[in-house]
This record gives sequence, C-alpha cells and structure tokens, in this order.
Amino acid sequence: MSDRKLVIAAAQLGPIQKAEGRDVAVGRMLRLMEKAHQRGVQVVVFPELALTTFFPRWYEEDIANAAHWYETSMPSNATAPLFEAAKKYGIGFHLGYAEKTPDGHHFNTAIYVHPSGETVLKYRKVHLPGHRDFDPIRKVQHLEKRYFEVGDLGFPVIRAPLGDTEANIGMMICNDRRWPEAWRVMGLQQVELVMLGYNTPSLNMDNRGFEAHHLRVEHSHLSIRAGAYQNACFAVATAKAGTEDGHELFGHSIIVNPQGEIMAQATSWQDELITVEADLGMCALGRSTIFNFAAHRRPEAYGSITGQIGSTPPPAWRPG
Ligand code: CDV
Repeated sequence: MSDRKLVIAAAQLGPIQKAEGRDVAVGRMLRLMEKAHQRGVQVVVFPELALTTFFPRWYEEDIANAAHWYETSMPSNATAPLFEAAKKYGIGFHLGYAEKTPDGHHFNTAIYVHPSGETVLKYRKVHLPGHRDFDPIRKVQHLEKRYFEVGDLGFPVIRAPLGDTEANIGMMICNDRRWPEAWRVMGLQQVELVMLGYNTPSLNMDNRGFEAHHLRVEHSHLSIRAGAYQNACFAVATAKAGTEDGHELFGHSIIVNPQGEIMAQATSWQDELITVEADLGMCALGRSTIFNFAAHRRPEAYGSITGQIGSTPPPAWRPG
C-alpha cells in the first residue's frame, strides 16, 4: 500500500445514433461527470470518438461531406460544458474525438484535460484499422484509413498532477491496445496509467463476421490485461457500447491493475460509470522485479521489431 491513491472511472457511453448531435452526447457525458463527482472520482475516461456515432462505418465518396464529424477547436461551443464541469467538480477527463487541424490534417485524437481546463496531453491514433476505399464485400465499412492520417505524436507519456498525487500518464486509442509495441513504448517511459477509449464491433467484419462471438471481448481484455501486466501500469479502457443504427459495439469497459487483474467491468450496453481506487504504488512491484527493464531487457535481440513491418518466413529445415 502507498499513499499515492487515485479514484478513477471509465465512463462508458451507450450508442450514439448518426442523427444525434453533439449536444446529446455532451449532455449524457455531463450526467456521468456529475455521477463521478458524487462518487469522489478524480479522473474520468470517456471513449474513442465520444462526441458522435462511430462515423467511419459510413462511406462518403467526397470526403468533404464528412467535414461535420470533426472538431476544429477544443474546447468548442459544444464541448465547453465538459471543461466547465471538470472545473466545477475538480475532475480531470480524457476525451476521444475526431480532430481537424488548422492546416487541414485529420486525426483520431484523445486528450487528457486537467480540472483547470488545460490540456495536459494529446495523442493521435497510430494503429488505424480498416480500409481506405469502399469495400463491396463488407456488410459494414470500417473507413478509418479514409478519414484519418496515422498519428504523428508517437506514444507520449507525461508526469502530471492527478487528484491528490502525481502520475505518469499515457494514452492509446482502440486498435492500439492490441499492439504490444504501443504498450512497451509507454512502459519504457514508466507509464503508470494508460487511458484508452474504444469502439469495437461485436462482429469481425474483416472476416465477414466469422469469428467466435465470445472471443471478441476476450481478445480485447486479453490485450489490455497483458499490456498492463507487462508494463506494470493501470489501464482504464472505456467503450462505446450498444447498437448504433443497427450496428452493435460490444462494450465491456474495464479497469485493470498492474497485476493484469480486472478491478471493475461494465455490465450494460448503456451509459455506465465504473470506478476504482487505484494505488499507484502498485506499479513499483512489476517495475522493480520481473519487468525491471534496465536489468532484463535485451534490445540487441529485438532489432526486427522496429526494422521491419510485415513478417517474413523463417528458413526451412529438412531431415537428412
Ligand atoms: N475503432 C477500432 O480501432 N476498432 C478496431 C476494430 C475494427 C477491430 C479494434 O481494434 O477494436
């Protein structure tokens, strides 16, 4: 036990329909912030692309017709109430949104905002799943490669005041959680709390839906638990859940400790707040023993991790 305690929450959002405006989503998020305040929460994590429906499922021939999905400023008139609530309640919050920069770049972005309203850290999604062009074989499109550029900020970690303590915080977005490289880059910066939002369909549309249903959630949890354990950090993984215009997202938000244990899990497909008291001192055990990187890592054997992208077949062995 240490005195570095932090009350954190995953603020899962139920579905947001295509026709619903940001005011609907922000109104629901404000109610979750109020609930978080009532429960003594100090940091709230909202999902990926929290302000709108998961729009990369909708194809636009002319990308200009997708302009309304992006935020050109943060805060904006629509999102200012979140910043005001953060100040009123003294709660820091993580928000995922579609970003359009002043010079016209598009990113799938997340920020962590201090209760003062200042943005502490920004992250832009690196691992963009899906495809660029309309795919007639798929029942549902996943056009993140059409609507976003690969994030250009790496996986930054920063030490910042959180609640009554300080913590090393980092972020990843949805598909990033499946890539051990993303976790390790943050582990190497001594991350203590990873905040991540996701929108994951219940069916694997890459494979025409042919993936065992129960394994979809299992793979998500497996990735997050392994990442947290192997890098001795807490992870708050917050979903958008439920059926958006007929398309199901699986929810199952979780908060995981540095032992890889699930401390809390959402059980609905609606707006739902799950909270834990995290003892950040727990990060020291893994970091100073089995995952003492300085003592045990062997980067001279890991060259292919950064030296190549696709896999290559190994040399073949034949008897005699
Ligand atoms: N939003 C995502 O990144 N979703 C992916 C799906 C498409 C597999 C995910 O990894 O959950």
